[in-house]
Amino acid sequence: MATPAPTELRPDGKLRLPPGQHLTTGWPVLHYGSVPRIDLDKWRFKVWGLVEEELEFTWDEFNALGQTSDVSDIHCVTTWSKYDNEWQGVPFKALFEKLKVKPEGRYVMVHSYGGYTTNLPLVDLLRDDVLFVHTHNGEPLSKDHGWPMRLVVPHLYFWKSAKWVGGLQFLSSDRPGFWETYGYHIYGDPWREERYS
Ligand SMILES: Nc1nc2c(c(=O)[nH]1)N[C@H]1C(S)=C(S)[C@@H](COP(=O)(O)O)O[C@H]1N2
Ligand SMILES: [Mo]
Repeated sequence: MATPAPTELRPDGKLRLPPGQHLTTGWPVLHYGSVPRIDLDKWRFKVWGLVEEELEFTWDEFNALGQTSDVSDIHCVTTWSKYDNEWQGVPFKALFEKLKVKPEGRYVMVHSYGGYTTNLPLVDLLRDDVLFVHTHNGEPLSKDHGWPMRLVVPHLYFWKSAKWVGGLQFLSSDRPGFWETYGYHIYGDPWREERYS
């Protein structure tokens, strides 16, 4: 693969490589704490907070919501970016269609097995490239990278892409998640270099 020019533009006119980032071909493993032990039979995806009805999905039920694939770039706040990741999994929108979110539930706290959390505005999850993924470049996710399921939010720094995801909590206001509490930016747009606050 030829080295992409640093001036390459995306279809939306933004630089493909956000400021302060460099490309890597490997895939670093970064997380706080240890990899949670998960049993697929006991795995559940829970939805609570500002919803008309709290929901719980088994592994099979969650995957039956719909399957798609998408290719996107990763931008980690520690300055590495990784292009052309092919992800397969459940689109956020497919889940969202099954939920009855109250009008005031405009923010989301993503919860992971192991206790990690990260916050996002709901509108940021409603993009077509936001997926709950189980497969990367044709291979099942490794435990280190979030098996069995992780979130992928390509337009924000990668700490928003929670590994070992297990649920969503709908909120009326934005609250900091794990890294956001420790000084990471509340939103995390790589093109505005919203790294730390
Ligand atoms: N559950 C969980 N998800 C997480 C983290 C974590 O500590 N726990 N770290 C985040 C951070 S800071 C980064 S950079 C990416 C790293 O994902 P990777 O190890 O697959 O590269 O996962 C994000 N998702
Ligand atoms: Mo990170």
